[in-house]
Amino acid sequence: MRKALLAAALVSCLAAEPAIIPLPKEMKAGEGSFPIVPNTSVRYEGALDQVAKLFADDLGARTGNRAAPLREDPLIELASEIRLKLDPALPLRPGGYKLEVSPEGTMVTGKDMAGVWYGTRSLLQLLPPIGSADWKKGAAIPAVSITDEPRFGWRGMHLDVSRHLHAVEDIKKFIDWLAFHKLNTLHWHITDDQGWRVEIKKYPKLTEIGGYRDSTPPYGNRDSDDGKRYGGFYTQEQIKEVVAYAAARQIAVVPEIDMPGHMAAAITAYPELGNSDIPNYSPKVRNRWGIHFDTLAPTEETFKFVDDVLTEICAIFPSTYIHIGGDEAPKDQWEQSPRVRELMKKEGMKDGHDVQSYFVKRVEKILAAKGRKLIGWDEIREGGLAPNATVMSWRGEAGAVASAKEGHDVVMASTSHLYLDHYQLPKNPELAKGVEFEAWGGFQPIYNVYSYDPVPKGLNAEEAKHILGVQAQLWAEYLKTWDKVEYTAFPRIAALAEIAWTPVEKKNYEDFRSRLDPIMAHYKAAGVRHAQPLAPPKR
Ligand code: TNX
Repeated sequence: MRKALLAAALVSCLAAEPAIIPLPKEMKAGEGSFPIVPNTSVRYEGALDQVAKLFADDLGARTGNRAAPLREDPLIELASEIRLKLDPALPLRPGGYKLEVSPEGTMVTGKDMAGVWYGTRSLLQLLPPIGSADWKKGAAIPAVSITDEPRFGWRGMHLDVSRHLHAVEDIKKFIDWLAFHKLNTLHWHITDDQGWRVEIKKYPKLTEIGGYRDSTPPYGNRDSDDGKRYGGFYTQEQIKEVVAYAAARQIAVVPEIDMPGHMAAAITAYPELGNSDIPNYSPKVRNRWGIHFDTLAPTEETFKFVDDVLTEICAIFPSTYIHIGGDEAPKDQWEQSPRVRELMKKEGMKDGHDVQSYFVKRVEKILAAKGRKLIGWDEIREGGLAPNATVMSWRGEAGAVASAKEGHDVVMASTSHLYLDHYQLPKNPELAKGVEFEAWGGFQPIYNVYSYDPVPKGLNAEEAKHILGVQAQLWAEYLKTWDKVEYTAFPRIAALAEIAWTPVEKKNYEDFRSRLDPIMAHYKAAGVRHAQPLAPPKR
């Protein structure tokens, strides 16, 4: 009798509808619920040690127990346990899983380790937010049966730390929330004109000089609050810590070393890498935004530098892909340089686009020798694409369609929908009210992000397989502080996750919006700053 009363009390504190973002492929509500008590245990197969421990920590943080107890003995079955197991034979894509919750028990079966991890992320979303008063009454997971798998293999979020450096602890927190939404790639933009942010042991001046913005007049110490030079960098040890933290959460960190343009910081540190033979050559670690004049010279000395840097980068980033940027490289400096003009003549290159192509093809060979794949912004198509390059498409669908038809893989990162450095609320009056922060420009409300479909029109089924997935961008010129990064990213990250994961025929903005409030309650409870989504205009 007492048991029945307890169960009834538990059921009463459940959310009406399971609110999971991204929406699972198939989900059926069951009868009753599975109670979570302080000693609810997590039982797992040995291979799942890491996932099980992280999940036990997550549960423990909610129940107030430091970590939920773990059991590895597959023979003892207890009622109040959450079981994690692997079944590679599940007829699902990589990352697929099944989640069965009933009053008798809860079981996550993953196609692979990532699948088990995603099952545990769904479970967390089915529980009350961390610290919620519901936990005092006793929480429970509503009975449900889920079969789920991702639509795309690349579910990425980009983060620019070159314009402003952000703390390792904040990057880790960001990774936790990418994982919460089953994203699997962090594209880490760690070098640009305004700062080189990764220690390279062979070239110490990259961070000693290139890590700090120019502070001479007229711009001086712009952005510096204490009058000191503005910038900083991550040590290789710190980078390894972030990469391992992400890997444990099934997230690959893809570094971007932006070249041959957006290289002012490196060229300032080592001026001989630039086009030093042009008149009035004076590179600076830039203090302003935009496209800057400085471009790497396509010399053997530069390719040796690129090789050395990528050797150290590959040693700390185990990702399959290395992003080499390629965007917005001004071609005029090359055309003005006698040294480059001579090379162009020798190699039969007619203009700067040919030089860009020559450059990227050389870098692709360097990466291939290290067993890595090159990915770059769609400007890498200029003058002809390197043979095995993957294209990150930001400037419109034409380049993406052409690349896929030529047999190249593509990640969709379109400015039209996926640039989160654009305003999410109307600039006026929200900016004046202090609700919205100053942004790069443009208008990108969450419903517009949600409306995006990553497969461009004009591809047949075979060609569409080259669309590896989708990614949103957080360029950070205006994101000096971490709370601005969070505000800008959340909750639009939830919309990104759903377009990257959920079957296209299941997408529905009103339904998504109804699930967003409970999800934002999780952000709020964990102290993650977020915007209030703008309602779409009435049709
Ligand atoms: C263009 S998008 C850039 C970035 C800027 C961004 C601002 C791209 C590949 N390059 O350097 O931060 O615009 O929206």
